[in-house]
Amino acid sequence: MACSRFEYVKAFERHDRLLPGCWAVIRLDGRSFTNFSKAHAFAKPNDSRALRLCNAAAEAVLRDFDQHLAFAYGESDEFSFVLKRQSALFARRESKILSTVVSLFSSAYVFYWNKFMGDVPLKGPPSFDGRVVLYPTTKHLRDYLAWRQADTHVNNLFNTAFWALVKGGKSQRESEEILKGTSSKEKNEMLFTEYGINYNDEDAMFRKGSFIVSNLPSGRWGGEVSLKRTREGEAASSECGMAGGDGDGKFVTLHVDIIGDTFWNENPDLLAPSD
Ligand code: DGT
Ligand code: MG
Ligand code: MG
Ligand code: MG
Ligand code: MG
Repeated sequence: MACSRFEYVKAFERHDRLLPGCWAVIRLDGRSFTNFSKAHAFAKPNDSRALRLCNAAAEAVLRDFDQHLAFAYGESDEFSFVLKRQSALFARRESKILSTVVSLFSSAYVFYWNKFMGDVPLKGPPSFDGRVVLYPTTKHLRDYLAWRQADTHVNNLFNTAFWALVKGGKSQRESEEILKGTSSKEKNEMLFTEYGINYNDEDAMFRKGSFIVSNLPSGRWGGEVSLKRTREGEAASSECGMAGGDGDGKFVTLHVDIIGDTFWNENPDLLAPSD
């Protein structure tokens, strides 16, 4: 029986259940981070403190929804969280999942700000947009992740070349002109011959982005990762490092190739059908 004559308004609510059995990617992205990064003097082209702050915020989300999220991948001001195919989180209600993940990431970003940004004052409340995209097959999900990592590579190679030119005395306009239409190979050669920069020696976090996954229950990365563990306050320059939120060792952050098959073949349970 209705509690009140007003209760009929509930019928106006929209059902937005995510299709069962599909992978769902929740991607969030910083709003106007072009301005936000300038306002807080982020290092160019990559600020490892800011990237590690994003990783810590993502780790907070993973910790809260540990049983439901398979892993997360982040770069620049964005993070993608992969909801397990069989997850029944919030009865798969899209708006509830999306709004909770985005708000938790935003509040964790602020919560951990000082831990990573030291005495840089936070000048205003950052915000993040979010969307959910369904992928019916694992191939679609793999291609989605490859798309984001390819984006990381293209942007980072361009930005590394661009800021090398600017730091070498060229104006920003000249640098853009020089790089217009150049291939990856040409940018790599220019960096090496003119600036002595071997692009492959650049921080793996900048080149590959950050892949964060629970180290439990299989503990498959336990041994190697604990050896390479990034200490508090250090730049995460190793291939593997702790994301560093609460640093409880439950999660590992990897800066590895996720476009090719090797990583997935070595870790088949990440995309296991039962997940
Ligand atoms: P949006 O997402 O449409 O609200 O606009 P933006 O401005 O956030 O643009 P987006 O998301 O396409 O690009 C990310 C911006 O954030 C881009 O201008 C570079 C900046 N950014 C992200 N990470 C870093 C960093 O580590 N250092 C610096 N200097 N800038 C960064
Ligand atoms: Mg955007
Ligand atoms: Mg953005
Ligand atoms: Mg972005
Ligand atoms: Mg409530």
